[in-house]
Amino acid sequence: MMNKRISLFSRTESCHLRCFLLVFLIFLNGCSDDTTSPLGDSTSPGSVTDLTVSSTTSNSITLTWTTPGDDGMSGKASQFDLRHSILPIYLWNWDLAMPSDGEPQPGDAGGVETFTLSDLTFAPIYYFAVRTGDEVPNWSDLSNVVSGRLDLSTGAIFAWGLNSWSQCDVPAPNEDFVAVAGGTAHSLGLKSDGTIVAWGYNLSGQCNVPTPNEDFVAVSVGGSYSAGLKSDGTIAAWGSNQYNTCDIPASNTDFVTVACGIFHCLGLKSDGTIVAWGNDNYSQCIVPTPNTDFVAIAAGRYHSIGLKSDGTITAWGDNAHGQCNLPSPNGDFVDVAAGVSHTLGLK
Ligand SMILES: [Ca+2]
Ligand SMILES: [Ca+2]
Repeated sequence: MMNKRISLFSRTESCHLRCFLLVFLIFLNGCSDDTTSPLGDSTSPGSVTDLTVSSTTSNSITLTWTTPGDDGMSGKASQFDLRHSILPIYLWNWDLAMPSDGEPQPGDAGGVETFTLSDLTFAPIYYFAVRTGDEVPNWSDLSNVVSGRLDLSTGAIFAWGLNSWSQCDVPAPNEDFVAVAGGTAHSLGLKSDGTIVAWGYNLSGQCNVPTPNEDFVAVSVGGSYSAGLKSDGTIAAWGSNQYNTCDIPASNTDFVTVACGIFHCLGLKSDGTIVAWGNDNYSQCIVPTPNTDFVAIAAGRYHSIGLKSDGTITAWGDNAHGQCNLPSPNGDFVDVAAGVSHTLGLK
């Protein structure tokens, strides 16, 4: 039988078969060394599977990963493309993620790469992924995706938006802040040591914190003035005094919080009464009776808000936009806030 099957191929056919096998073996050999093959390199680098956040600061995150090769995990790859985003990264949104500058040049496969992204000041959490390319480039699949949280235990302030007077440029060292407040074009930060840092528009001295700059426990900002509550229950106010917002009424004591409107100011005392001073053109400084049982305050441009311990809101002053018309039922509120001409209540 064997002889008969072999005899199925003529001498010429047998030669063609040998030639085909020879070409096929040459092809296989070419594939095993794709960097020199005239057929080119069609093999992608391997995917990074161990991308890791190795350290963070208040505005930078350092990543490490194991280096893939040119082809899978062999050879030396040519480039990394490491991207970050404030959203989780997938292949479908890879193009939307932010590319980096200055990724390391890949070393030998199996080595360890380290890369630090700095100036991360837009959000507290970022996502990262990396792809590896060879010289073609063939790109690897997406690496594992890792997230990193900036080390904000140091109390860094993020500021964004209109920066016409550098009101978004937080002075260094940007750390240890525990509270923030923003005015028309200036900013205040309260530090854990009780000092206030102020920056931005200062034409009215709203950034000149009075001495001694110490013992502050809360901050609030009006249009062009600033106020801080001290641990002894007194309020200090500075900046534009056009409407006497910086003249705290006597007796300046027993305050537990302060809320600056644009042109007037409210202080809440430990006995639950509200003191109001400054511009009074809409009677926003005339606290309705009974002035008692207040637990929180807020001030807008020409209106004032007080929250009582029974969960009801009291509002007074300008009502041109209905900002003093309280929703029904007026109860179960736990916090209040005031915009220029609108009011917010949290239930
Ligand atoms: Ca190659
Ligand atoms: Ca390759």
